Amino acid sequence: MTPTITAFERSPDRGRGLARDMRVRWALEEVGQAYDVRLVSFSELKEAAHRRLHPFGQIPTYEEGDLALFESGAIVFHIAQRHAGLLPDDAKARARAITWMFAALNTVEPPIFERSMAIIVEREKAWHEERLRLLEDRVHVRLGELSGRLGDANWLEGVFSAGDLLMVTVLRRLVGSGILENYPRLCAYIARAEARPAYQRAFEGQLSVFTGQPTTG
Ligand code: GTB
Repeated sequence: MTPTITAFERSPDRGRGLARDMRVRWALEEVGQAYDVRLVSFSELKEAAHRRLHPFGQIPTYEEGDLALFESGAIVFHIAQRHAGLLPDDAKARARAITWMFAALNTVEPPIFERSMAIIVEREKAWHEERLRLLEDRVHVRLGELSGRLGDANWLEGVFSAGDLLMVTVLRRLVGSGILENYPRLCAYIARAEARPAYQRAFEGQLSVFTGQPTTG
């Protein structure tokens, strides 16, 4: 059964692949699962029909038959469990990859998200600059730790996994900030991930919503 995901009808990122449908698209592309995308406007997000799928009125959602999921991490986990390619078969390696999924969403994403929100909604506050410096310090701490752990490896646990997929989507939120450039290993890690054909198909898919051009192939 072909799953259907939801994405912004008009993403504020203008097709840069920063909205969270990108990670779901990428996971589906990695495992070779075809999918449909239903585009949702900001007002539709808050309507009862969408809230039945997503209690917080957000994207992405995932529908597969009578199964409806929300939360990008849970959706990627579901896809990774149901298909080969995103989690190792070995039980311990699998547990480590899942640990990185949680680390991406629970430990690395929060300071990056807080920094983005501060820039979007707190820019006019008198204390904005001071708070931004504080938040950026927290981001630097995490990036330094992550870079140290990655070292010269290609991926966090040897082979590419859903942990890398989520981590890279989290890190990409910093593209253009000037922060990532302090971490050449993380820049190379992101570039390696972005070079994956599945990433590129997912990126083109979400970009085509913005440009109005259908993807080919
Ligand atoms: N924890 C949830 C998940 O991981 O699925 C969070 C989902 C979420 O934040 N969804 C956002 C949403 O629907 C879109 S992705 N927002 C509408 C609302 O809450 O009313 C977040 C996002 C939005 C825009 C950019 N951007 O423009 O760069 C980046 C990320």
